[in-house]
Amino acid sequence: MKKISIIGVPMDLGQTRRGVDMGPSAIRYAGVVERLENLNYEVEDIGDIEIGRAERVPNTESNLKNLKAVAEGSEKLAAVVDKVIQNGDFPLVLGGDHSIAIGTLAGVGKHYKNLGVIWYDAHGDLNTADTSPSGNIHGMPLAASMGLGHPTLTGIAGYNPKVKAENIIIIGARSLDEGEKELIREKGIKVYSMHEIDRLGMTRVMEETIAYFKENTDGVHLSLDLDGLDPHDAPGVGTPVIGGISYRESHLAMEMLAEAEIITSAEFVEVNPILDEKNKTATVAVALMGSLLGEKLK
Ligand code: HAR
Ligand code: MN
Ligand code: MN
Ligand code: MN
Repeated sequence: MKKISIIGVPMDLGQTRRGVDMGPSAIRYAGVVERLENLNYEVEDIGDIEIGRAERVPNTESNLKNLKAVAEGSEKLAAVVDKVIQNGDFPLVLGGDHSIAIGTLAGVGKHYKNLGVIWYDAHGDLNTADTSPSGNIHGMPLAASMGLGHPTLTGIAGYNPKVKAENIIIIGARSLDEGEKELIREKGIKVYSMHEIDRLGMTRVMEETIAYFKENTDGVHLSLDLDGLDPHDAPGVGTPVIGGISYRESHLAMEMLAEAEIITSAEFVEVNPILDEKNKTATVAVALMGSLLGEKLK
């Protein structure tokens, strides 16, 4: 059985709410290492990536907030993830805001010819500097990983793109900006919005997702934004959107992924303990990690 390498990324510079940098600590406090060790994995917590400070001087070339510090953190994360995979281990990345996916995918992407990505999120994170309503980089990582947007973000780890549009499946979307909707149409990105999840049920959504990836990809990264879940089950997030995926549906989705044995790396992001209720969201994240990594099969 593979060793799991846990990487913390205390990043809060991809958005403007404080506290999400404490996500990795909250997830550790909720018992991630013990939970996975109980599944008989060897687990190594390799600590946190060092993240710089918020930039005091605004970026005058573009509207991207903290571009330099986010890019530097992404490069460091990409290098660590790359090394974990080179060692034959499973990278489990703990966020931090979702801008960290730029670095995670930069580290993962070079190991696969056809990497699949599950983007489990209320949002599409498909903005670029041109379409972003906020300038917050956590709304851009999926676009950047496709090679769209500011060259500083698309060029992390020196290659591009990290994932092809046809290998992306977004699950849980219910808050998409106009520019993101256009990009989804233009590139034909597969989206199971809450509407499809309600209509088809999570079982069918995951069956279709798994079948597609089994057929078309040689590795699958799960990028799970806790705001994909309903705020009732995951209140500790910076941008909650009502009408989300329940904990039970998410638990089922993770179990189906475990059974299918397709996931080769994962990250859990946007846990903000300051906005949370008694570490509930971190606890939910750890429970989902347990399911993803095979708790039910034991
Ligand atoms: N789409 C909005 C923006 O670009 C909101 C971004 C959402 N925040 C996240 N990402 N948590 O999933 O600013
Ligand atoms: Mn996100
Ligand atoms: Mn989100
Ligand atoms: Mn179960």
